[in-house]
Amino acid sequence: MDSNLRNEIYTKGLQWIKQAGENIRTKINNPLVVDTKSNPNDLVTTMDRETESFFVTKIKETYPEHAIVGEEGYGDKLSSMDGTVWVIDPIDGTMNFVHQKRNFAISVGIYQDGIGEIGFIYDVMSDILYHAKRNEGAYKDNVKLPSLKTDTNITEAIIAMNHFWLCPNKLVDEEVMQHFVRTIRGTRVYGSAALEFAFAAEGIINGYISMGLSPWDIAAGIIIFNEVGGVTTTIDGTPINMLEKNTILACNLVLQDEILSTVKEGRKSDAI
Ligand code: 2AM
Ligand code: CA
Ligand code: CA
Ligand code: CA
Repeated sequence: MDSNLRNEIYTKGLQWIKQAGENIRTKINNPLVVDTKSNPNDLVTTMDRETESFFVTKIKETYPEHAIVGEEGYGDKLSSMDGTVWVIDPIDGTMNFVHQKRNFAISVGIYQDGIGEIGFIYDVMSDILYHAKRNEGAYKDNVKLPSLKTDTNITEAIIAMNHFWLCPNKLVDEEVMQHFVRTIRGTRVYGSAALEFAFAAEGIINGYISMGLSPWDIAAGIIIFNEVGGVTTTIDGTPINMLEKNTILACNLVLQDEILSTVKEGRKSDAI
């Protein structure tokens, strides 16, 4: 992507994400309509829809030739990542938004022919923006994030992962994962995949492992995490497909070897 155009898109994206966040903060205490999607704990609110629709309107007005993939369906149905594609999660961590009124993010990743060029993760209530342009480093607001330490020992690692790994599940033997969590220093569950990527990029956690995430959960996170030397693959070590759901392992190269071999030991089938 031409660097002048990329800077222009970055400036617009930054302006829209701050504007969308301001709108959410203003309305945070208004009554909410909460619906469910795939299961009773899979929530969506009017604010998820309003925010996605805001981005789609702005993008279509300014860049009619760009494609959009959004969780709530206001974007396009894509069969390829050709051209410029905005991958948007208007509220990542909707359960946190509903129950906690904090700990959620707006996530926007911008791709050119399948390559991640610009990533934004906006922690709305804290008013903290994680952002990156490919090959220009990752930032938390105005502070450049240092490259990840590569001498992390697995016994000193904090890994973000939810309880499903420790319950009987289709992917990995829970006893192998129970042994794994006793080996590492600690676990965290933030409830927003985008924030988990942002915190891994910041180095306050050392990795993140998830059983199934959609493109909008990870599109910005992968770009930002990559800029500090982080790697993201499926739990089998294969590349991420930005048009489908994927299992996710995000960490540094040293931990990647160790975690991939743990997962391999307990791996059952490849159904998500
Ligand atoms: P969401 O809040 O945008 O739905 C923790 O639940 C993380 O997993 C969040 O980033 C959440 O994104 C994502 N997630 C993906 N699929 C989900 C589902 N079916 N139900 C709840 N959370 C889901
Ligand atoms: Ca959702
Ligand atoms: Ca999400
Ligand atoms: Ca969402």
